[in-house]
Amino acid sequence: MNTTHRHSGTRRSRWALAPLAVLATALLTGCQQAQQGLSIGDMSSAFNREIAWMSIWAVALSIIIFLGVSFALFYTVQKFREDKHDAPPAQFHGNNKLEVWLVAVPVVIVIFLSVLTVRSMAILNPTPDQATKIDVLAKQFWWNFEYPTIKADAGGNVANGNEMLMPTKQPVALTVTSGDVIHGFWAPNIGGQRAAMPAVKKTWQVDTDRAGVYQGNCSQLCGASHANMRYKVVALEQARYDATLAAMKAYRAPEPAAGSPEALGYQLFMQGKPETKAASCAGCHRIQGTPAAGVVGPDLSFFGTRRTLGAGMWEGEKAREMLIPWLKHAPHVKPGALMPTYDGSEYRANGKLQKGGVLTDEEINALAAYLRSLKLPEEADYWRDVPVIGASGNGGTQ
Ligand code: HEC
Ligand SMILES: [Cu+2]
Repeated sequence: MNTTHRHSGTRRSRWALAPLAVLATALLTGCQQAQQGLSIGDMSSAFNREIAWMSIWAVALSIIIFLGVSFALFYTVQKFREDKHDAPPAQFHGNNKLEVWLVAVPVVIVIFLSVLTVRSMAILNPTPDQATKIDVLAKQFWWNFEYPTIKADAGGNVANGNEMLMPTKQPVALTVTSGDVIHGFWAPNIGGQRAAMPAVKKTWQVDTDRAGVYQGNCSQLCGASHANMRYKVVALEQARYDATLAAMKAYRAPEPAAGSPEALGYQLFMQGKPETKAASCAGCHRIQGTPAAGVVGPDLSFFGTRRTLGAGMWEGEKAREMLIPWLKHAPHVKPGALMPTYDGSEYRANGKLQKGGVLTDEEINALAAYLRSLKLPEEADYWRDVPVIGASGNGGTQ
């Protein structure tokens, strides 16, 4: 019996190491990927400052309770040691005074903590009428950010996929919802976290004092590419924000010159290629100022200005490099991505095996050229000169 015991002991300790190994691997690979950090302690956000003050009170109270309970424990153990007393100590059952205290003190503590919480909620929850409004749509595995009060000259509301623009130094009212399963909006530098639920719209506010590019992630396990469901929040000073949104409002996708690769890209985007069963991109994507008005995938109106691809899966140079593989077979480079393949390969969408249509390399290149031409004017490039907050090699988070 003893041997079995020892045996299961070693086995258990070996299993106990497994999570550690996983954690170590995660940390090591995390370091290699140079990803932008998240900070729940970013004091540039009034939201976070409010939470921090509340936490200081709550933590101080916990420390007092901890010291009080420890003192009572040590005192009792010391005072009523068995070797000093032969008979059992006096019992306090029926001691009304003591029992009243034991109920009253925790009730006061709980009331104090609830007042703190409710006070913070009251400060953070109202969304003033003049707040900038952004509708956030979460879907497997990407985000769309729509500006419901900004009507584009070319029709529809201004919207951007996977990169959210907001002004600094004022509350921004986000209305979050989901088009399929439950997701979580979480960009901790600018405020709290909210579940994005299908058929439910929740509004709350976020803010930051500091212009910068911030990282956002999906915080609710939602499927194969949950960890690749990322986004950027670009906070701009008010004047620059206004100018950028004005440029977005006035934007019309450029018309490609006849005979150029972009013109071929445009035509394939709008019509697909029925002969080889290549679905039209316009059925799923919107490009402001063109007939493309699809809402099954992210808005691509300003794709040429964006610096991320695959909902923040790749950034910068890597995002540029991955565009061709993405267009050929998105679900092979991003697990579970609900965009068809265009190299004729098989992929699984919502559990069903499918086969994509076929485009030639020249056609894929033409599509890439067209997408890259979808650019805001130079002065409205919202990435230019905006510090990336929490990038590795940039002094860490904050
Ligand atoms: C059946 C709908 C559908 C069709 C058709 C489709 N897409 Fe997509 N596309 C999506 C979805 C969904 C995503 C988001 C995938 C993800 O990130 O998980 C996406 C993402 C993208 C992205 C990446 C956007 C970003 O910022 O991450 C690009 C670029 C793109 N599609 C271009 C195209 C082009 C070009 C075509 C036509 C050749 C096309 N799509 C056809 C659904 C579609
Ligand atoms: Cu998600």
